[in-house]
Amino acid sequence: MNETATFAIRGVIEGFYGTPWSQEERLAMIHFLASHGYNAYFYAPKDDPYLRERWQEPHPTMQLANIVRLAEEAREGKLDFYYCLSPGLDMRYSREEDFSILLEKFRQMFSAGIRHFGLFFDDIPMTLLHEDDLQCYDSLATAHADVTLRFWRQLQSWSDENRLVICPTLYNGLGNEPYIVELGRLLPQEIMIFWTGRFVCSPYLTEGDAAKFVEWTGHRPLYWDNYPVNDLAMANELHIGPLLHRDPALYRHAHGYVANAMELVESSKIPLITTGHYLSNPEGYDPEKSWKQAIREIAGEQDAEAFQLFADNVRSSFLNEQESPRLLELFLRFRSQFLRGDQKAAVSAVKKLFQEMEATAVYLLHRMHNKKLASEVERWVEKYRRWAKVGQATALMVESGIRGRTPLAVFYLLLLKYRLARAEKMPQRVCGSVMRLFVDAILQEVKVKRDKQSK
Ligand code: 14T
Repeated sequence: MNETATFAIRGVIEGFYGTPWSQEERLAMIHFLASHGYNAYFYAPKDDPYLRERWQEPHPTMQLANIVRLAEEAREGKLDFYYCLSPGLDMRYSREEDFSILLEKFRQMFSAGIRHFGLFFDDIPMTLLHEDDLQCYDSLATAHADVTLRFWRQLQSWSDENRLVICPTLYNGLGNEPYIVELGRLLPQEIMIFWTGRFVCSPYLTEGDAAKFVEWTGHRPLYWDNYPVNDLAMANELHIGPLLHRDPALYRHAHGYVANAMELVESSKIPLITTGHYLSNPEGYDPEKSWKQAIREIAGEQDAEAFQLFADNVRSSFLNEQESPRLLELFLRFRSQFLRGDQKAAVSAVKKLFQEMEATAVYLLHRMHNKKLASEVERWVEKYRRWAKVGQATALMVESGIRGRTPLAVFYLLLLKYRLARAEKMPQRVCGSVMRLFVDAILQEVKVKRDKQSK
């Protein structure tokens, strides 16, 4: 049988802002990737000072040894190791002196056996910064193309095995923006170009957009997908949901696909397993099925069920608007049952629901087998526990309200407000707005009822 047609490059990039992974975490990740359908790892942590702020300085000896070790480990696992340098913050593109420093830094990696390189111009101003460069170049794109081409010629003279990818300054959009069109036209097709799709974090990656990019730039994009990364403005979201909305035909127009991972290295493995499934068989990818399997593998057989219940409430991200689908359905059922008149049954069902929710949270907080995963997700699970306590107080308030025991109902209303404040004090995004919706709908009815009584 033929192998399934798919992306040539299937990678993960350590490309987040935040504390870079440790050497042990990287080694474990490299092994993980090798056994989950990937064939590339990109070393590009935003907060390794020697890659960006202090790109001119050589790596300290220990760090260099670590990088070389990673590259060797990658090679054994049949993974391409990309060393990525970002000189854009202050490089004078036209200066021979700056270029030599850049070359020396890369040459050291080449001497150590590395054959895959990244030259990054991301997250810098869209304008030329130095007087000499303004004299020399018509545009930022010509400057970037010039440095890239000079470097590419060197790489080719060192070895024809060498591969190069660049990250442009404008790495998202439609592909028809002047900077990227110019850059694409100036560079030969062997030099790959990173692209995040229409947005920095793109909800959809479509075949149509990819085809347009090829048409306008003359290059097949190497997708840099900002999922599951959760840095900067997304730091309160836990991105452990499955990969979604990546066109099954994307590979036909792309060099490859690279996922930017979270600083939370163990948690990242859950979505990365689903991404691995997509990459191995884009046409046959089934997100929900893949996700269940991923949770079983990372959380472990014994904890999978509890973890799955929790994980259903941290689904939302730029990929997915729908949060807590199971909880939402149960609330809607509660409302309809309550209004149809079987109030006791309705209340006892939600009471049970919130007791189970608390039990799940407490189990995950204290009994999880994967300790690394447990400590990474702890704050989100604690938030989940607090929402369970809010739910319990709400149910008790409604229950004492039906029985007409008003002082007790008032007590539970106060308890509810206290617990709500405690839950909302935590910034972690859990249950989206579903819990708030439930509580607000009930408080609204309590208010209407009270207003009617006082008339
Ligand atoms: F280089 C890129 F392709 C890219 O996506 N760069 C960063 C990436 O490393 C980061 O993890 C990601 C998610 O936050 O977004 C990009 O960083 C940004 C994007 C912005 F729009 C940093 C600041 C921004 F304003």
